[in-house]
Amino acid sequence: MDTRLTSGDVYVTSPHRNYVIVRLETADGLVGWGDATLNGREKAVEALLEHHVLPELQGHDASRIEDVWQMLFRQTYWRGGPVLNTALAGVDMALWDLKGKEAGMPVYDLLGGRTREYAAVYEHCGADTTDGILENCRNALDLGIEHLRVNPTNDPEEYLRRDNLLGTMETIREALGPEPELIIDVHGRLDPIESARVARELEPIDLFFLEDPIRPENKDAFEVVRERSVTPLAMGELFSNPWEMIPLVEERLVDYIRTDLAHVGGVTPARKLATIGEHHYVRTAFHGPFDISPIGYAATVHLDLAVPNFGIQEMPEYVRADESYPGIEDVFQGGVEFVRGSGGVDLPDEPGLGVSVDLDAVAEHSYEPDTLPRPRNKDGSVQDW
Ligand code: CS2
Ligand code: MG
Repeated sequence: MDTRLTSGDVYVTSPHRNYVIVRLETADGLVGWGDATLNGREKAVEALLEHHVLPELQGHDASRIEDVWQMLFRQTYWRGGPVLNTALAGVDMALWDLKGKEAGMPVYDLLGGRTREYAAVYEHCGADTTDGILENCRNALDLGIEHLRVNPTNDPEEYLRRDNLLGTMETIREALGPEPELIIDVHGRLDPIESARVARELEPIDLFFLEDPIRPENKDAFEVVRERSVTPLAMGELFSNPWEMIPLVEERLVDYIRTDLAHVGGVTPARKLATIGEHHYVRTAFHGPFDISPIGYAATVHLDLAVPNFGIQEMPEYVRADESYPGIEDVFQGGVEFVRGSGGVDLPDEPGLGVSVDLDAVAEHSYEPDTLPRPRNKDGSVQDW
């Protein structure tokens, strides 16, 4: 087989929101797809791929995934960071897709084979009112989903009002009973000591985990939360370099690795992180938001199905059984499926990542400029989204 890379292309498409996708082709005509979506900064990744990464890959052997990863990470000299590593992730996923197609195997088989029949998911059940949250939770429970993310607020001040957060969580726990697993995403909106207080106060609620309890810049600050509470912690969706996760795992400051495959550099580094986690009793909870494309989500679930220390998988809205996104279905075919009744997702037995792309539909849904929300505090200063 001639596995030299003969063409590489990048597309930004907006079938409902923007996705950056990478297409690699080999001399013998195999096509691999990867996800290089960086929400709100899509054009920066597109330019990097178009002007630098994809031309430099021409002629390289697509079967040498690790070699290409090392080359793009280390020989760029400027390493890591969301733009560089998201572009690298797009290439890495496309190479795993190609490898699977070459071997006639799903990527989870290349990664050692299944360790489970499906990957359990958590569902987004946040709403503006407690009744709204409970309604969303009951809908998810009816679908068999046992892990519910119940963000009662996005406002840091409300997090810290005892009656608001603890009161709401007590109502939710009482209404749903002891069984459902509950998650809250703090989204880095609190300072370490504030998060420590929240984590400690919520201990009677028995959370599955508290997600992103602090901002990602200063890892030492994690100790402030960890030392004060036994509420399990998950962190990593903002990391854009696999090494950022290591101290948190090695020092057991978190319980779940929450890196995003599309931002940390693809399947290759995420798989290594999972293995490091395994040896430190830390499980996976890879990021799976709406702003990861069906290609990136498929790559994530392939890894979920293979790793022994899988914890939980976030599920983007477009996989949900009760919603449909026609634009996304026009552009992407195949990929992750919700398994009714199981509370989890699975992948069909297709070679590679198992997602194909309709290029006519890509052209019909062109890029739409967009940014993330930009909230301000009462006094006008910048607040974290
Ligand atoms: C969130 C994300 O899914 C999550 O856990 O934290 O929705 C996050 O806000 C987005 O990925 C930002 O692009
Ligand atoms: Mg999050």
